[in-house]
Amino acid sequence: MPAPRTVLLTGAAGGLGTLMRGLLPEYGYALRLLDMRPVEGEPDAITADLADRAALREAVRGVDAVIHLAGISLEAPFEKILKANIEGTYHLYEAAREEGVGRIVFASSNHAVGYTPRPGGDDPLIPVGTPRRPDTFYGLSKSFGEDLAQLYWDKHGIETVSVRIGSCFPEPTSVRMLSIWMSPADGARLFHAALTAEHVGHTVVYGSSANTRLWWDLSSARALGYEPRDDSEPYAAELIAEQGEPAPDDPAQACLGGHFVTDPPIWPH
Ligand code: NAI
Ligand code: 15L
Repeated sequence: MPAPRTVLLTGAAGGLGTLMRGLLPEYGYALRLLDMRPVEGEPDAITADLADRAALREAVRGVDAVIHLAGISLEAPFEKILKANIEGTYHLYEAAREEGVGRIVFASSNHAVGYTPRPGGDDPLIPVGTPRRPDTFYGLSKSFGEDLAQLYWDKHGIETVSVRIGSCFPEPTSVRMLSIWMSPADGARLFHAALTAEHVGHTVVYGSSANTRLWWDLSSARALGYEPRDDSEPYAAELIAEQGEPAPDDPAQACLGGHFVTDPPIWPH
């Protein structure tokens, strides 16, 4: 157990933020919370939009690290993704630079590489160095976030672990999730490893449990000290009985990103 450290958790009102608010304090962290929506049951949480640079500067002042979860978490019109995810992440990094924060854990996504074909048979697991193939404007914003993190490491010495999260929910709810599920407890283990590992520079990792049906290589996450303990396999029989085996001739089932690959783009109305 490390000494308690103060960590700003952005996106604290969201699904993953709520799970991590419950789990990360067990590792000794004192969390400062931020979201554009009020965080239920947390009167001290900072209510601020990522566009508000002054509020962000104040929010990061004095913290040891940031876990950056805030943003649009699904596909949306480009203008909205631009403001929340692209400009918002830039504002967060600028606030961190101005206030001397040395470590950020960035919630990237499998959708940064969503068009990558799923491995089958004896194919090797997908490495973190696979070319990025965003499947949506949303996935594109996560690619941008990873590049921004690299720039702020090379130019300003701010370290980042970019976590290409699979699906972090209490239980897997689809056959696809059997391969990419990250249990909340493993999510907390991975965020803890990302906060405490030494000399990470900018490291990209996949975020999932040790699933029997895993598609990607967890070695860069394990190199941080992450030891996943969960596996989606106990959910497999029931999910496959309900939903059927994946059909490889369906593009939504041939690529990592699932339906994000085939859903029509969302344009502004
Ligand atoms: P969520 O949509 O439940 O939560 C996102 C939170 O960010 C919301 O509470 C929202 O109010 C806040 N937010 C959005 N725009 C904001 C802005 N401009 N300023 C301040 N706050 C803003 O999403 P979830 O599932 O909790 O995901 C958290 C992060 O992890 C997201 O960045 C998402 O892209 C990423 N991620 C999550 C995965 C998952 O399985 N839950 C998988 C892959 C990536
Ligand atoms: C994501 O990036 C989303 O934020 C999350 O809601 C899930 O859709 C997840 O990917 C997924 O691919 O299942």
